Amino acid sequence: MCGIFAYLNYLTPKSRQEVLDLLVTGLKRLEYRGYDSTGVAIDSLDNKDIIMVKRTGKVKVLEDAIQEHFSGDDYSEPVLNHVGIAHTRWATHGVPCERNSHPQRSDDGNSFVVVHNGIITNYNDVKTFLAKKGYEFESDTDTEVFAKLVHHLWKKHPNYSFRELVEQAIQQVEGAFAIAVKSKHFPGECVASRRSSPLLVAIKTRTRLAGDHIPILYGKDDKKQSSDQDADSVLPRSDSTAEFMPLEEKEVEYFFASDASAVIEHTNRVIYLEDDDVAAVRDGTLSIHRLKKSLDDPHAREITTLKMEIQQIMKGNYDYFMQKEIFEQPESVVNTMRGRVRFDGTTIVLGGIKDYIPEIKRCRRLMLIGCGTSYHSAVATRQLLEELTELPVMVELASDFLDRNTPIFRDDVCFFISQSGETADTLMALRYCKQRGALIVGITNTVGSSICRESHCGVHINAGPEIGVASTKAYTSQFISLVMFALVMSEDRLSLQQRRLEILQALSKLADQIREVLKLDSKVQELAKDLYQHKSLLIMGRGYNFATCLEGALKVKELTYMHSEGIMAGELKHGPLALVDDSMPVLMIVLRDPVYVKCMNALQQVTSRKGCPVIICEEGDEETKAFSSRHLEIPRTVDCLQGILTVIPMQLLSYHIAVLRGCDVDCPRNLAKSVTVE
Ligand code: UD2
Ligand code: GLU
Ligand code: MG
Repeated sequence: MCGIFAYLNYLTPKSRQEVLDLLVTGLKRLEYRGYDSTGVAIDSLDNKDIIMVKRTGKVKVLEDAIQEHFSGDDYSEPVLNHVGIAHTRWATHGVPCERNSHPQRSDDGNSFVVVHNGIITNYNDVKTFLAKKGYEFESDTDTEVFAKLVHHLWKKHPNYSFRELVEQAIQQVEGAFAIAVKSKHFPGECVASRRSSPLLVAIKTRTRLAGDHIPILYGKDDKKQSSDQDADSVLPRSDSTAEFMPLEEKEVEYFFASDASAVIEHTNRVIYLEDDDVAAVRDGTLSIHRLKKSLDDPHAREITTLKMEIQQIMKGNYDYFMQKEIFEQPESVVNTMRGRVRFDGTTIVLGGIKDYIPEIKRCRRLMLIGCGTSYHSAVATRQLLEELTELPVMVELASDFLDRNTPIFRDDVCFFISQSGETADTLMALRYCKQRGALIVGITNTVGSSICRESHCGVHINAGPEIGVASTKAYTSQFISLVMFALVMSEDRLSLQQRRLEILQALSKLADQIREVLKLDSKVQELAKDLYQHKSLLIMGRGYNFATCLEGALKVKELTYMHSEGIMAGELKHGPLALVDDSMPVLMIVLRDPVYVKCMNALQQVTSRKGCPVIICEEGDEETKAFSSRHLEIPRTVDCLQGILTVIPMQLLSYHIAVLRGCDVDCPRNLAKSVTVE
């Protein structure tokens, strides 16, 4: 989920020292993506080995380690053709440590070394297969299986090209990846590929390129076909009869990177790889190969000329990280479910807690504890947890929970929810409950964090690094993690199967529906123009959408410094209604769910006080829309997942109001990303 940077020079002499400098600089450009450890690989001085340096922590730590590692030797000798690969890791499989840092290798001899972003979901199966072949694993990563798989294929098929080996390997792995591979057996060559995770190739030459595109090579080569067909490989091998496409001139440098910010200082000519492209450089020539041709495939990958500044590229088309993260949600929610939800059946596997499920089922209550946005994810899913677990569910703010010296028992199961896994209040509450013998479950985004380490078990939400201080994609991923937990708990309850199925089907559509909601962006921006000069914004709703009101109001407060309150619509007549008049901005969430009639009731109470609310309602719900001239329509989903679709307009709204008010969106005043003090 973080950063890849690889550099290949061909007939452009570079010393190893220069290569290392390039790699480290490349990693520094990717630092903004967030990461927890780093590593590089280059050729040894005698070209017989690959040397790797890996470190936990910042790129600076790696830089110092590199300096120390290579001091004394003469790394200033230029080499004509060389490949170096580098990585920043955001751990998903195994804690951040040197052993788990990338590059991961195939064997003691470093035959193949791999850097990888993403999650290989079937890595356990591949691992079992390779273990039977005698491979011993040294890391906890999913990535290591890829390196060893390539090695295994190489031993089986000594005649395969480097590109063919990688191509075979990617046929066997599932999940998401961007990878770059380097090999002792294929010096000066680099092969890279991607599926779901981003990767580009950048090209630097002194003169013009042969064209403005690289043709894609497809298909099989009959003359080489299958004499040595691998009995173990699931799929037939592919080959291409086409030659590598030569460039106009020979001297060339290539960069493989997760995004353009890492390459823009070297060249502005890049090719964005598509899913399942295999890009290989051999003898200085780049080829892009695909196993199968599909109907809508173009014949070539275009070489794009970047005209952007680094700052711009880092944030893609976005102005702020928060905005980028809001728009990443169609992907991040899928990452949270990746390898866990099988949409074809009804199975959900949460590997991190499956062994504890029997114990959890025997507990006397569930407690969900968090702060701020994480707390809201608990509020959002409480009702579903009650329904599907049939257990009492308490939702607590960590600080208040501690103030009260809340009684905790051995048969309690306590969930601690925190994006960073370091939130001090939540961690203190965790220790308090652990001391009293409760089962401790973490819901965190950060592998190796304190909450992850100190909990008995848990779920990593795998939303990828979140840079903006105001949490967005972590919220929706926490939400989904808790929904998945509820589904796991009800797996063997016959009476709940219909309900579970309905939720599973809704989960499978969620990413597309989020994309739909994101299309409201310009409409929300217009709305923000109406609202940003006001002093206050009331957000009302109930049932499954109450959490959105709280979370929406929190987003408005933290980003815009405007007063905002999330109001439980059922409470209106007990006080808050007094705030409503013709000038008070009000936003109401009114969806077609079990509390629809009650929400309509609240809506009428507001409009009859001359309030003119903005309504968030379901697509095409004319009856509800008739109550106001301003509405945002969202797609219909199952009631318990509505909160994911309704919170997104609130994220966008707070973002746009903040921009209009001139606030620092990514670093709101007085706030820190990870609150590690009480
Ligand atoms: C996990 C492993 C993965 C692999 C896979 C097998 C990690 C990070 N993930 O992915 O390597 O073995 O299972 O299918 O190694 N945990 C806590 N507290 C938390 C969050 C997680 O203790 O707050 C524990 C959890 O109990 C488990 C481990 O960390 O032992 C990994 O959790 P996960 O959610 O990443 O689990 P999974 O199955 O998705
Ligand atoms: N899943 C891999 C790991 O945990 C790659 C993580 C990343 O994208 O940085 O090592
Ligand atoms: Mg743990």
